[in-house]
Amino acid sequence: MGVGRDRIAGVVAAGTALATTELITAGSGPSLIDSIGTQFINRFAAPLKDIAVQLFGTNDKAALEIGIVVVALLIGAALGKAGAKRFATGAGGIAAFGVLGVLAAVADPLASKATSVIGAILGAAVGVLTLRTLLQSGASPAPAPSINTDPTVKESSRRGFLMFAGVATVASVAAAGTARAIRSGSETATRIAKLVLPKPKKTTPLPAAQPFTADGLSPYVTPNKDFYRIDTALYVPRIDESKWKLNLKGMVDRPFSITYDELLKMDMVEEPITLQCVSNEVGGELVGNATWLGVPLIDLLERAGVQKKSDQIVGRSVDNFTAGFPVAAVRDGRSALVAVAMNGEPLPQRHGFPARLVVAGLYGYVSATKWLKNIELTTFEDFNGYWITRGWSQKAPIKIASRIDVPRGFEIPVGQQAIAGVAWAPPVGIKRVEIRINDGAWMETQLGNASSGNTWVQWMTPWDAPKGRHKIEVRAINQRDEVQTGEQAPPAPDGATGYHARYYSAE
Ligand SMILES: Nc1nc2c(c(=O)[nH]1)N[C@H]1C(S)=C(S)[C@@H](COP(=O)(O)O)O[C@H]1N2
Ligand SMILES: [Mo]
Repeated sequence: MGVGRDRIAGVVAAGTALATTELITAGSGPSLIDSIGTQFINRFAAPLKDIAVQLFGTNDKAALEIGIVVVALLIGAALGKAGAKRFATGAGGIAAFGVLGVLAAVADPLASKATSVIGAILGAAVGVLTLRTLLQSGASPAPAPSINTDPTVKESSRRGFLMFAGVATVASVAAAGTARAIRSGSETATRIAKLVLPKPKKTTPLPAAQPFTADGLSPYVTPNKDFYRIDTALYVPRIDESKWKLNLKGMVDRPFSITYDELLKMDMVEEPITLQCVSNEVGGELVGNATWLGVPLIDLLERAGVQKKSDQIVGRSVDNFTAGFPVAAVRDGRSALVAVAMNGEPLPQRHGFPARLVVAGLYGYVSATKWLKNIELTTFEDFNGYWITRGWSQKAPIKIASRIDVPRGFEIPVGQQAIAGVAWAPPVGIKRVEIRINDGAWMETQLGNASSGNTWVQWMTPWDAPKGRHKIEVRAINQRDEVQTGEQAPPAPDGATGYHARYYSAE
């Protein structure tokens, strides 16, 4: 049997092994590939910190999973070659993979341990059997040299090999596809869509109307489907709200747990709050504004009785992500919610169903824990959240920021058009937004209406663009007359600064 066929045998065997584990774990949580990927993320988030949060944006997660599969198949090729010489080496390699998967699953709080072990054992067994069958069907029909050189025998063994390899590949792809469909979470999504939300006791209403619109300007409220998503979760937790509990614990006098139904029965408020990721570059898209329905965090804290020594509130998710912020932040009167709904719908799974924290004026990585499980009272001295241990700042208030949305392209027409965008400085709010053209004087723009200082505000200014090249910059001033800094800083360690600039050519 040729070297090519040994390698193919190994790749197909690895593929059947992976597909088997995918299918077996499909209904019970993350797959072994997910768990291995999660290990990868948690280990390498620190060295990659400058780009980490963007890296784990939705698309790059798919890239990571594909990368793991490709590497596994390449290792399979090597094992096929080794297995043809000594079968035990190939089989042992596949078994070692199974062990690796189990180790990752054990470390993964979302993985079902029993299912993962069964999946790994069966996956390895299917892989080893596939490898043996393929290597045998492709093996030289020894011993008689006369038979060995008989072209018809060679041909039939080649056909057998290709047939089996083909069937195994098709079956693997079908199994992996089925697993994916089961894991897509559509069942949970259908159930979530039917949940009935309580009416808020207090609402901070949306502005009835905006004084202007412009094509391409960000809407005041970001629709859920367009809302940026940032998290470390390779596998979006699918939580059964009827079994979920939120635990208040740590440095409190009266720790307690509360079910989803009990939480919904508490007094709810509804208010728009702008959320931003610390990794948002100047002018970036990792920011959005939504209406959140939830229970004021302060109500839960008062029920638990926060002890004097505690100065940090840590939200912990079902997948063990943590984010912490000052107890003082919740006591200074700002909006801080355990949110259950976003823009009038139960929280989408990607945004933290069944409950998440939303704290006005703090970057997401120190405040906005999704798939919330615990609220733990502790101190900054005793505990650092997920991104703090990876080099980002302990305290991270959102910096005054502004963005030009339109004109969007580089080439623009000469003549009348709008320059427009958004600006935010939660929880203080925006007082003024200014632009300057080609390093000229700062000019005030017209502001849209905002529900409160917790949200961004749209701004617009009409512009009669003359022919030629133009640079436009924007800056915002908050309600305390603090001016957005023009000093350029990268996102790490506590948020980017600098003016957003766009360049145009008017023809
Ligand atoms: N469980 C969990 N919650 C999380 C994160 C995470 O990785 N895991 N990321 C945080 C970060 S960095 C941000 S910016 C916000 C983003 O929330 P969104 O995806 O709903 O926009 O979620 C925060 N909450
Ligand atoms: Mo973030």
